[in-house]
Amino acid sequence: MSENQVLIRYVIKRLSSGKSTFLNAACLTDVKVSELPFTTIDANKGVAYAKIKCVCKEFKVNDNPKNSICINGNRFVPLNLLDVAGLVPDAHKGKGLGNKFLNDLSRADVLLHIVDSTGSLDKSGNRIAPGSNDPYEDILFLEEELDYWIKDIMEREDWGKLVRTSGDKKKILEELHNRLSGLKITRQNIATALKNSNLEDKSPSEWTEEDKLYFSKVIRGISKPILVIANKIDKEISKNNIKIVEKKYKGPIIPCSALAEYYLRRLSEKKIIEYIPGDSDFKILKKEKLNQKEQNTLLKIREEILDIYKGIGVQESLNYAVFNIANLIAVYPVSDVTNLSDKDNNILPDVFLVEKGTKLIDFTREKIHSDLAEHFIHGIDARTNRRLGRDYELQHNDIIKIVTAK
Ligand SMILES: Nc1nc2c(ncn2[C@@H]2O[C@H](COP(=O)(O)OP(=O)(O)OP(=O)(O)O)[C@@H](O)[C@H]2O)c(=O)[nH]1
Ligand SMILES: [Mg+2]
Repeated sequence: MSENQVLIRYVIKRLSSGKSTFLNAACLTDVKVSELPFTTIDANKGVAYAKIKCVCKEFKVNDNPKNSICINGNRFVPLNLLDVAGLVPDAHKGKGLGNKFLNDLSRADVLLHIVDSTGSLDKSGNRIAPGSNDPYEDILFLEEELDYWIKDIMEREDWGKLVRTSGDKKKILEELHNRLSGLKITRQNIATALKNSNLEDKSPSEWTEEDKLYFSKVIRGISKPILVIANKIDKEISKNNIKIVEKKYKGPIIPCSALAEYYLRRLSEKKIIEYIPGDSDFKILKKEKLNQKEQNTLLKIREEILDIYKGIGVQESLNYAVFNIANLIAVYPVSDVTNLSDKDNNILPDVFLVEKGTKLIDFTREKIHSDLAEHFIHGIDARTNRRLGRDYELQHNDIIKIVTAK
C-alpha cells in the first residue's frame, strides 16, 4: 500500500468518547479500548479507506487493484488515521497529556472530533449522569484549545522579530511561516488568514492579544478543519442530544456508532454477515453461527441505526473528511488507454487522491515519478482519447495515461 495515499491523519479528543473504537472500526486494528479515561497515551496509527464508486463498473472490466481495494464495484483508497490521547481543559498549558496530544495533531490535514453524544462524560472523562454534559461545549472546548495551542506556537519565538519587519508584508509572511510551518500551515494559508482576520494592514507591533488569538482561530479553521462525529448513537439519549447540538453548531456533524461499525466489520471479516462499510444494510450469511444475543444485536443495529441514519457513520465520516473537507478527487493513472492497464496488464491498478484543481504535470511529478514529469510530453484521457496538456486540471474519476519522451 503506498504511503503517498495518505491524507488524513487524525484526530480526536475527549476522553472515552470512542476515539480508539473508531480507529478499530475504521482500520480493523486491535487498539485497547476501555471505559477508563486516558486509556490511550501514545497515538495509535491505522489505515482506513475512503470509499468511491470504482470506474471498473462504468467500463465493465474486472480490475486488479494494487494500491487500493475493490469490493463489488466500490474502490477503497487508503488513508492514514491517527488516534490520539484525550484532551483535558488547559491542555495547551501542558495539563493532562496536553502538549503531547496537541503535537500529535501537527501533521493532520483534517481533524475528526469524536464527541460522546450521550453527554455522560465530564470534561475530564469522569462518568456522570447521561445528558449532563452538553456535547456542544466539547466542540467549543476543542476549538479553543487548538486556538491557544497555535497562538502559543506563534509566540514561542520573540515577537520582536515580527515587529522589526517594519510592516514589510513579505517579511511578516515569511516570519509567520517559519513559526507555523511545523503545523503543516502553508504560506498561502497564512496569507488567507491575515486577510480574513483583517490584520493584513496592521503592523505586528500593534497586534493585541485578541488579534493574535483571532488570527490563530482563523488559521486553525483553514489548516486544521474539524469534522464533528457524534458518537454512540446506538444509545437512545444521543438522538435528542444530537438534535440540540445541530441547532447550535453550524459546522458539519456526522452521527455515528463506532461500536456498531466495529461489530459489523468483525462479523463480516469472519464471513458470518456480508457488510460493506458505508452501506445502509447488511446480509446474514451464516445464521447458525450467531447466538440469540448476537442476532438481537444485529437486529438492533439495523432498526435503530441503519434504518434511521442510512449508515453507521464511520465510512460517511471518512468520506466527508476526504471529499467535502480536504476537497480531494480520485485519479486513475494507466499505461494503456485501451485496456486501462499498467505495463504488467493489471487493469486499473492504482487510484490516487489529489486536491481538486491539481494540474496534470504536478500529478505526474508527485504521484507517478519526478523523472516522468521532466520528460512529460502530454497526457491522454482514456475516456475520450483526447490529448491533455501539462496544465490540464484533473477531474474526479479521470483515467489518464502520461506520455513521456523516455
Ligand atoms: N455505546 C457505545 N459505546 C461506545 C462507542 N464507541 C466507544 N464506546 C465505548 O466507550 C468507551 C471508551 O471507548 P474508547 O474507544 O476507549 O475511547 P477513547 O476516546 O479512545 O478513550 P481514551 O483513549 O481513554 O481517551 C468504551 O467502553 C467503548 O466500548 C459507541 O459507538 N457506542
Ligand atoms: Mg483511546
